[in-house]
Amino acid sequence: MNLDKETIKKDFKRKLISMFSEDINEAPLLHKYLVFGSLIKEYCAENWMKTNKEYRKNYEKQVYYFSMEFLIGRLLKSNLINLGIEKECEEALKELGIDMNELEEAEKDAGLGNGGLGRLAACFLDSMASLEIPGHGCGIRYKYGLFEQKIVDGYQVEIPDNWLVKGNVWETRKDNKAVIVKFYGKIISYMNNGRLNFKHEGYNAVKAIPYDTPIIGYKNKTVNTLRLWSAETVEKDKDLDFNFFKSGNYSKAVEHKSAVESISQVLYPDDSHIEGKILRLKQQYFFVSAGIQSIIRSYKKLNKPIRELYKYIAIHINDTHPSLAVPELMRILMDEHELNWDEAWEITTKTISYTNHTIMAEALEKWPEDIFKKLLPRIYMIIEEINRRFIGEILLKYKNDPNKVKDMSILSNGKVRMANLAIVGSYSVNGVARLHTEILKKRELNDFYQMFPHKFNNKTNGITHRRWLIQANPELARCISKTIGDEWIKTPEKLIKLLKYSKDKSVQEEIYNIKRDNKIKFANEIKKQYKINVDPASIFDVQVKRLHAYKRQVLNLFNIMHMYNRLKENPNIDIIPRTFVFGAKASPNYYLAKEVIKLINTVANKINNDKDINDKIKIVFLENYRVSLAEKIIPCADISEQISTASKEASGTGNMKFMMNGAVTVATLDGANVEIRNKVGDNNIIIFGMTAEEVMNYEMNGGYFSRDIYNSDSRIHNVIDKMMNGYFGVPSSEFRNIYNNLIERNDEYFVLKDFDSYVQAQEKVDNLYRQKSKWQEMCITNIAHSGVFSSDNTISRYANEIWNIKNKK
Ligand code: 26Q
Repeated sequence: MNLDKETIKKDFKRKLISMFSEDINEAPLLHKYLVFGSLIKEYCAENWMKTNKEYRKNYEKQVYYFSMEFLIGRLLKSNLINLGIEKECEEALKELGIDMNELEEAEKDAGLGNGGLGRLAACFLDSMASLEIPGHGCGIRYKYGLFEQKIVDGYQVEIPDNWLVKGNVWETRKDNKAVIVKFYGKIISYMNNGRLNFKHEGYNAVKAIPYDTPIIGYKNKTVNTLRLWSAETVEKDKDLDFNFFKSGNYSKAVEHKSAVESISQVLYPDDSHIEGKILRLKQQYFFVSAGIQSIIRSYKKLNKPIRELYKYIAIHINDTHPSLAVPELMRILMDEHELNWDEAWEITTKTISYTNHTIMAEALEKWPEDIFKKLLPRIYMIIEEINRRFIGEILLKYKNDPNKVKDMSILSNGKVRMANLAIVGSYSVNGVARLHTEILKKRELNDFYQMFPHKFNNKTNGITHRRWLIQANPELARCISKTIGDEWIKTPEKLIKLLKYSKDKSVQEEIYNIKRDNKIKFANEIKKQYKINVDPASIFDVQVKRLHAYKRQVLNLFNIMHMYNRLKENPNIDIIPRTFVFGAKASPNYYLAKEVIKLINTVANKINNDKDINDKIKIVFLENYRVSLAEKIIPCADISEQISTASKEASGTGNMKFMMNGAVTVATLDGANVEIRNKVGDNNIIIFGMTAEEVMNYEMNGGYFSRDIYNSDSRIHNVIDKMMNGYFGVPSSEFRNIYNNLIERNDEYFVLKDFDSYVQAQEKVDNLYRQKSKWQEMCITNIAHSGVFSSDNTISRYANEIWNIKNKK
């Protein structure tokens, strides 16, 4: 977009007056941010409108990406970059005496997601717009995002994330596009002209109001839409339910309003251990129904036959959370458009596609039938019928084998199994990394794979290189462009051209210096916020991700405790100083995870203050890890810790972000780590631990006996004893869950089993880092191979191979 700085300055001053009646000298930072953000939204408004018009005019196939989570983070900087007006804006602001960095920091993260799955959705939106694919997000406008984390005395404390309080400059409320979503009530069936019809009576109506956010493509004219739904009462007077109010029942009126609004009140903060809470089911149906109703409404304006819906619309569901899309689309086609079952089923199963993000049994969604039936009576009827017909197919194929029915049925043991529903109701089922997809096909979903082999495919995850390289690490981006030209920005695979320079001393030096500068900056922040002195010359060894037993933050910490023991024995051992950085939120009811946070902070407190070890180890636990913090820490990392128990991490995406910023990965052969290794080769990644196959073999044969290792490996014995005997100044009761899981419950995630191999991997790190030129060669090789992990690549495969949308790639 063409804009000169004088225009920006003029517009800014005008808008500051029109919004706040202030001039620059008196306006607080927040006002300046709000004004500047609104101005940027204004700049993209025309293209937003035009994009929608073009899509309609050309009858282009539209993709709707349904997701309970969109972990967007901040939008100011990425919007400026994508509009191509970053430089002009920075200069304009500077001349007005405003520091752009300060403005950026005034924006609250949109933290409408837990972690990987939600961030993937956000990267996909960026890629779809940048590739000019007509793809839009559909989700929930939570009033509260993922909780804010404070660390108090080493413990996690959760604070509500009231991200909207100061306003959200990017969204537009669209009252004219509201729809009604119906809960509870009963279904009346009646005959009309020989057709069986269904009428929903006595339901509770909830109004769904869309808030639209523009998703700006990179230096093109495409502006797609993220539509997030908010729940309100249907009554005109929204503050009080008028019916109750008229009859004088004020408290009932207030109650009703808050019950309705609770639907879009808060993001559930867990991403494993699923609890069947009715509010969560309401959330799911709420946004799915609203989203599909609004899609069908706009489709009808095209005047195309409803039977051809699948030619113009693709609906993608991000994990099983939106899988009610299947029965909801069936309902609308049958009950509102009078199609018969077979017609509706054909359209539905040609429209919906599904991504699986997990193989952990406890994260598979199952809803109690009784709750379900009461809340969503018509949807439940439709699921029963889908299941009845599906069982017929199973019996036909498997010659009346009752076990197959038991294993595959959607309704089973009084539960609705959402994954089964999603697979049966969609034409494509994909995993998120090669290994993950293979495990799905061979094991977890093998029954379904045998029945529908054509549905299964892999789409390895990706990350947007615009946010995770150009925005987060501008100096590295500049250096890359200087070295190989800037084609990689539009075609990230071109990063491979860097390979030629992996041994080039001056490029090595330059990239080393960029990282060192990033580290110096961050070390200052650490000093300010945590009063910990960290040496920018030390190895920055980073593990940032949600806290989970399978991600094994404990393995990392045990190695640190072991290094500390060695240093205490002999302070002169020759190791390169390390700064271990952790960042992780624990689900509020996940007690084991919370113990791990306390343990990390406890160990940190002792080690950071121990004068004996000559500052050779520092541990920093970053409070409130989130997207905007990830953008700061990842460009500083020398080591990327990707150490999940093999077979447990479906893909991982942090691994790709680190790689793209020139960190060396210490990894198990899990998720996409396997593909990273295949790209960079064994010399440029540090692999350790059991393979997925080994892990699964143990699991099939009842695990292993962890106490044997505890008894035989004195390093482990020592570390665990120190955890439990008060050595770190905290009584053993605080870490009882950790201990029990490792020793009494046989270490489900093979922490002790992989310990030796991990220690060796870490020694290898020390060894390699000493060889500066070799290390830089590894970093550059990683950057060079990171292009295939751009979500542009991932999304163009989704478009070509799943959605049947041609794109420019
Ligand atoms: C479901 C029902 C009730 C409450 C919560 C949930 C829920 C919410 C979030 C279940 C799962 C999640 C999130 C899962 C997730 O983030 N999975 C990660 O997805 C990434 C993107 O594909 C992968 O890279 C990670 O490996 C995977 O763990």
